[in-house]
Amino acid sequence: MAFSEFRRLDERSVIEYVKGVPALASKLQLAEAEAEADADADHNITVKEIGDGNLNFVFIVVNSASKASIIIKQALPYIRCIGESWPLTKDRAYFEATALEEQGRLAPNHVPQVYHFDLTMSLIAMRYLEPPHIILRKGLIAGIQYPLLAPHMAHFMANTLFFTSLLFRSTLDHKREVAKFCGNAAMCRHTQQVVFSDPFQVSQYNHWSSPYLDPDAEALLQDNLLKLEVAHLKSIFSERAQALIHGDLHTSSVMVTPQSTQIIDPEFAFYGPMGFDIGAFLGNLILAFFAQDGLLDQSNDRKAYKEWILQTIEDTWNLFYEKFIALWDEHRNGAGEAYLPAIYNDPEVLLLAQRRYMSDLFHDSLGFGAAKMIRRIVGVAHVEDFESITDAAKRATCERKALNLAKMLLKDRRKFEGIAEIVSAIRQF
Ligand code: ADP
Ligand code: SR1
Ligand code: MG
Repeated sequence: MAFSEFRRLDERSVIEYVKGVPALASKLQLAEAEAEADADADHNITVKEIGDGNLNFVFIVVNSASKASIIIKQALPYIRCIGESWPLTKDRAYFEATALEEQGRLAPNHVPQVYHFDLTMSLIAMRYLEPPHIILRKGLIAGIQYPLLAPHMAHFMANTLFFTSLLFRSTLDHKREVAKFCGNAAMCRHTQQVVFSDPFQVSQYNHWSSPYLDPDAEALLQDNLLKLEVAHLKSIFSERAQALIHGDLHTSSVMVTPQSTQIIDPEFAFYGPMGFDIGAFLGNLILAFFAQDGLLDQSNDRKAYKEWILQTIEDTWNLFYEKFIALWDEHRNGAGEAYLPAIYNDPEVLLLAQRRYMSDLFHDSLGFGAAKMIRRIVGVAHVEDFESITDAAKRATCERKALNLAKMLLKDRRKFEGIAEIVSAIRQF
């Protein structure tokens, strides 16, 4: 029995729900007797709400008899961490499910499988990423190194971005796919507000480590050069349908073990600028870097860990670059209509075109990454990397360094030619 209209689920009704959907009952290996709506048979099923994100409710459902488990994620028509006063379309679940399917096809080793989607209930059932998977941000706070993180993220980003761009697709295919995600407009508008608008205006939602950062937050409102650059990025974000982007690729959207990297939560997905994803990931690694000085203790000075983060930033971009260009070379005579083989048949011209494309992408990524760093310090939703630093003065010192680097990157990003220069700049703050 499926629910005929939207109903908010809780730990009890989730059981009723999964028993009513044959695909889920079978995933959980429920015996037929248990799948019947018989309350006495519920004793093998345990449900726990584990959502620690900002927006939705996430339940893990386990059949203790068979040990089978699934995740049920439900979107409610508002932002969970704020409450009903900030409505947000629950249609986001549809775009998340659609993006998970598409990204899962393009990077199958790095995306949890979707088992079931229910439009009426704004609900996705997917693979439970079992322990030792943890949210990457928590691993970064704990000081854990992930040797495969950079190659895995580079692979995920290169594949999902290249194969959904006009470099690979024909114009007709590309436009058809762009149209599929146009409906996620409310989520794009949300990002426009919290990333590109609120940090640069007075907003009831902004907050920061006050009083330490009061002058820093005030300075953002007076910085005309910064406002010009942010306006440019906002325009690219809102107007450029370059590829299917995740749309919220920060370090809490990645679950990891030393061997596995899984990208979750693409509810903000739409056709937008590639640099928004790359920048989100790199920008959040930079936030993690600056948080380390507030997280060190007598047993660990975090020096080696900071070096590992910097190396991961450098490797992620360099490996992404390599993989993206390799895909471009491999498919240069395919259906993609951005660089027609008849025009770019001279290898020298193609090489120059590729260099130009990647240089623009690098600068976009730096700009978006910087904007996303700023929003996490003075905007509505902050990051645990800094929030877990209990000494407020120490936290503000870390945040100010990150903020100053981000402001410099936003304004001067075009002066940087390679990621090694960015790593040097990070070291200087
Ligand atoms: P939100 O959209 O609210 O940010 P997330 O998709 O980030 O929600 O999920 C919130 C939390 O639920 C994650 O931080 C993670 O701990 C857990 N979670 C989400 N999806 C899975 C999954 N497939 N497997 C295991 N845990 C998950
Ligand atoms: C109230 S803003 C909440 C934020 O959490 C999500 O991860 C998105 O980044 C969103 O902007
Ligand atoms: Mg989310």
